[in-house]
Amino acid sequence: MIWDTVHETMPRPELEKLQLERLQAKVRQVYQKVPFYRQALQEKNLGPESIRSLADLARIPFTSKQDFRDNYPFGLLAVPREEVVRIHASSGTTGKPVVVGYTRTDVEIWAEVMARTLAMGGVTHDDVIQNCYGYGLFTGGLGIHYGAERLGATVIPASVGNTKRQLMLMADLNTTVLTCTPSYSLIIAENAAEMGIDLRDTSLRVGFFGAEPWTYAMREEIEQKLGILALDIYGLTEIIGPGVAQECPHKQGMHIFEDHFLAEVIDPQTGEPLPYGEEGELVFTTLTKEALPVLRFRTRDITSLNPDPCPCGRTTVRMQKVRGRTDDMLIIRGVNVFPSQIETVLLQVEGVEPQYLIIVDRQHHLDDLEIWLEVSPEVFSDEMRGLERLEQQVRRELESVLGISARVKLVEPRSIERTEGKAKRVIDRRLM
Ligand code: DLL
Repeated sequence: MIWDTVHETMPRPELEKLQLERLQAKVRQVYQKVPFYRQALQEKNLGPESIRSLADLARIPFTSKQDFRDNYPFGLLAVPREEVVRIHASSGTTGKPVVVGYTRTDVEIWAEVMARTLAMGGVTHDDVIQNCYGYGLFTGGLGIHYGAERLGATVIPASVGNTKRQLMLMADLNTTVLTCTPSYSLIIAENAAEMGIDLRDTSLRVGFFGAEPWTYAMREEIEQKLGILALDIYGLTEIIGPGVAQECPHKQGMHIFEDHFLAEVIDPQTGEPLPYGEEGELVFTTLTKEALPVLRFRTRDITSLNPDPCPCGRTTVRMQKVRGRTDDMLIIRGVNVFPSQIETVLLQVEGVEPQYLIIVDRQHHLDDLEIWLEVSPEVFSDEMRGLERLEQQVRRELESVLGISARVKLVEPRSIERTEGKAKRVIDRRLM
């Protein structure tokens, strides 16, 4: 179902006209209200009148996560603090978090784009949504929640954790829609198996999984274990939270809500915009946000854009699955390796569970790659020879895809620590 047919199926020339008008208004606003942007634009000899076409966007300087930190907490606000009705923040591993603010209108727009998001997966007011994204400063919980209410669905604000209780609620309240990180969906599946529940026999039919990278191989695991359609949901705190882009059931990339968020892909080295289809770093400009408009935010997420019409009828540009981040690419013995490549290889091997850990270390001045991998209980109880064969097979396949060798350690079922929020699968000891 298409929630907002006007904006989601707008002919592209019309959409681009709307984007330009909105962009011009936003540049004018930040030039007047946000000293950080005024200075950045002035340094490039740009003013609000410099933006005459969408191509002029490329002249505007980028904004980075560091700029948010430097202006912590409220320096980038374009409205007085009294007009802010909500604060969220993204968890940083070090230092201060990124703090963002929303006006009443921003919260409304967020609910709208989230209603579009859920409707894209076929969710209606008949559905019961179990929302297991964390509630709190993280945007996942409340973002999904407001969209679900806007849609008129029944929302269970379950938040993350207490998995046995989640399963009880799921059964008793006939949950049809699950929203959580892909890694948490697997924890739910694992607990269900332990409790003798076959999720394929429940009312669950669709899930919206995101907030962390996951591969198509992981999708297959989830779809098979939960017996549902698993769709990719993308967003980030600096731009609004979830509700930036969503995959439709055709599974050909995520539709970006372009009337609110203008997307570009740039070469991460040179900063030059790249044509459609080429892979690079995703950059967003918000077109309607009031409290915290953002010009050309560098997401560090690597993807490409596809403007072709989608069989679902939407005309919005689609972003491909995020392949990695400019900052999660590992360079091992000079070779670029993305954790997503490793995941794809691992999950294609029979007898392997979707739980692994990538450990990079330096030994005698040489980079060392070790992968811990959980095997299924059946395989684990197998004789030694079977395990050795499996280990060799994984090693060979990794080497042929990555072009470098890796040590593989098969570990007992359930021995790798589970995280309920965003999964942490890489330990780079070279950085410690
Ligand atoms: O993770 C917002 C969100 C909540 C998205 C719920 C989807 C569902 P942050 O905590 O600011 O916001 O993290 C944003 O997470 O730049 C990506 O690197 C990553 N990310 C988010 N969605 C996906 C996805 C929320 N579907 C950062 N696939 C982004 C891959 C994703 N990575």
